[in-house]
This record gives sequence, C-alpha cells and structure tokens, in this order.
Amino acid sequence: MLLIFKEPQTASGGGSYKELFFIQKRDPAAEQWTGRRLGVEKVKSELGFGQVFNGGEFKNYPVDLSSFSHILFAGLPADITDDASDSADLYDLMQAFKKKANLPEDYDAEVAGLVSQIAERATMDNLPRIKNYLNKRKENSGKIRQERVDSRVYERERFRGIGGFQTETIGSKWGTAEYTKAVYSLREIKTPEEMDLMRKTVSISSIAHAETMRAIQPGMSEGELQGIQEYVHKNLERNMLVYPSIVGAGANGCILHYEENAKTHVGKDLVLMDVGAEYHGYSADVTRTFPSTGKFTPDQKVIYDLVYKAQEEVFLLCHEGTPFSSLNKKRRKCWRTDCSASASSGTERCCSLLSSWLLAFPGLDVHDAGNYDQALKENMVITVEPGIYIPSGSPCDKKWWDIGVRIEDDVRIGKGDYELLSHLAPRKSEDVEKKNR
Ligand SMILES: [Mn+2]
Repeated sequence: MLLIFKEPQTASGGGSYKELFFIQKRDPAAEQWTGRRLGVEKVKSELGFGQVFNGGEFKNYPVDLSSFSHILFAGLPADITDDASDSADLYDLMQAFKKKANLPEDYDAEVAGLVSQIAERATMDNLPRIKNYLNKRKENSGKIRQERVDSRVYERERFRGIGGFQTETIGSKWGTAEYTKAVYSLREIKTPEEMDLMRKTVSISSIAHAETMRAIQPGMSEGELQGIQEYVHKNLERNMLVYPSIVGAGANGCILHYEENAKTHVGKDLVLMDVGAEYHGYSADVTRTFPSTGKFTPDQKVIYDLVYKAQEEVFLLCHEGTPFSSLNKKRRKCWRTDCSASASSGTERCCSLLSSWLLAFPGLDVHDAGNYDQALKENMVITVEPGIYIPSGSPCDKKWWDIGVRIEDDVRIGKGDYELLSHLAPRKSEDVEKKNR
C-alpha cells in the first residue's frame, strides 16, 4: 500500500517524507513457492523509497488520514477476501486504511465511483433516464451492487434534491472519482521520456510482425506463428507481452479476440496477428493481416485494401483538435464510399454489417485510462484499428466468407500531423507480400 502526500509530513523519528510504502514482508518458505520478494531494504535501495515498512506496521503507524482535506484513492476492490493466516494481507491493509481515513467499513469503491459519475452527469431532465439505465443494469448483472448504487442515488436525491445530491457526492472529501480524473489527464499526454518508451515498445512488436511475415509458410500452425513472434519479442529485449497474442487464420481471424491459436495448418488463409509488447511498463498494440502464401488472392486483396484505405484516411485526422468521435465517423464514411464503389463485387453489405472500429490509448496499460469524450491533444497516443470481418454465413457472396482483416497501428498525435509509431511493421499490401518472399 503506497500513500503519497501532497505536503511533506513529519516522521515520528524526525525528518520528513511525502511517501509511505507498506509492503509484503519477506518469507523464505512462501518465496520458495511463489517467488522472491524485495523486502524493506531492497525496496529502499532498488526502488528509491525512503519510508518503507512491512504491511503489519500500517495498522499502528501514527498517521491520521481523517485530518486531511482530501483523500484520493484507487484500488480498493470489493472482492478481496481475508486470509485468516495472515494478519497483514491486502484485505487487512484495506480495512486499516478505511479506519484511518474514516471511511465506512463496507465502503465499496466501485459503487462510490458509479454514484459520483451519475452525480456529475445528472440534471433534472436526465435523472429519470439515469434511473432507468440503473434498473436495466440491475436486471443484467451484479444485482446487489447495483441496488447499492441506486439506493444511494435515490436516497440522496430524495432528501437533498438533485443539487444537494450532487454537492454531497461530488464535494466529498474522499473518493476515486477525483483520483481517476487526475490520473487520466496525466496518462493521456505522454512526456518525452514516456514517448521514448512507447517508440521502443511499439517497435519491438512491429519487428516481430515483420519477422513473422518473413517466416510464414502455409504448413505452419497458428501456435508456431505465435511462437515465432513471441521469440522475437523475447530475443529483442527479454520482452513481455501485455496481452495474450491473437493469431487467427481465416475464419479464426474473424473473431476479434481469438486467443486459442489452435489451428494446426494455416493453409492458404490470411493470418491475422494482434500482439503487444510491454517494455518498462509501456504497452504496444499492433495488428497485421498477411497471406500465408506470400501473395494475397484477388478477393483477399479487395478487402485488405478497403481496410488500408480507411486507415490512411483516418491518419490524416490524427492531429491536435480532432474530436475522438469524428475519427469513427470518418471510418464509416470510408466504408460507405468504398463499399458502394465495389458493390458490384458484393462487398457492400458485408462491409456495413461487419466492420468494427476501436480506439484506445495504449500506454501504461494496453487500453489505458483516458477520456474518450474530447478532442485529440498533442502527445496523446492512440490506436487506429479498422477491420472487416466476414464469417461464413454472412449475407454476401460466399467468396468473401472467412476473410478477416484488421490493420492496427499506434499513432502519436502531433500539433498538425501524426507520428506512426508502428512503421517498422509492413502495412501496404505490396509490402506485406514482399516480405514473404
Ligand atoms: Mn490490438
């Protein structure tokens, strides 16, 4: 448990600190099972923290959190259970924190987060709609939790009116909502040091794509291709992958998050590969689709080039000031124009039915925290990932069935232009083919 203070605090033994770190204590028997722990001394010397203690010391540590004007926090999940044999596990630390901060014992950060989101958006006009939305959610999942959300909304609103409900909720001195806001704005814009790490991590995955395109043969399995690209990641930087690799041939490429990678022969299908390196905590997210034979069939190429063209069009909007939402509108317009142009080849309905679009901020997480309801700013990093997926049975000419194409690149937003971070992975259909020879 890491506590960060805005103002320097006075340590009981003299001196001052702005950080307190309570960690899992060393335990040779446990470490033999589950791996090494740094321990207090190494957290000090290797991670550079001054005030480090074993978790058991938090309960009685003399810090009165309830006297602070604001306490912002994240990571108090409601589903952590108490390990009775350990009096300083995460559950115990969370309970001690709640006590020190004067939070109710049954405080549920997720519930509180939802309530404050509602409070921020609520007006006299839309409150009925929000209540309606809550009722629908309740039917679908997490009944008890949702009941707690809406009982809080109803009760506060009933007794204080909508203004009172908002003041009480938003003006609260503790919570995750303000924390989230502050952290979002920090994570959305990359510093020059963060950009160096982003360029590095994205180039690792891009090279892995290029190498796999070079190595692919129709006799290979999806798992073998996964092995090749993961080998490149490990070979370049003993690199980790941030999410399970997606390697899907043909029909499997039409499943957006296919992770089985179980087909034993990719045959003459297109292979869709979506992989992301993790380098010093920063994530890449790059997808390429390429022919196992080294050459697209004419039909595969039609679909591939549609996706490519839409992506190119959207790149031109990747600069400061473009609203997020207009990137998606642009993609839809591309599909409409291009698909009607190739309507004679029967792709029109498939394109409009089965295309997908996702935008994300890769960074500390592959879909990092961020506000998607705004205009792009310089030094944001986003993914641009149009795709067309045509599983068999789709209402179009059978010749398109089982073609799935996604091209996904990571892009840094500039003032008036963009930087393609994943440029080392071939993207143009000709280049994708050429690498195979
Ligand atoms: Mn991806």
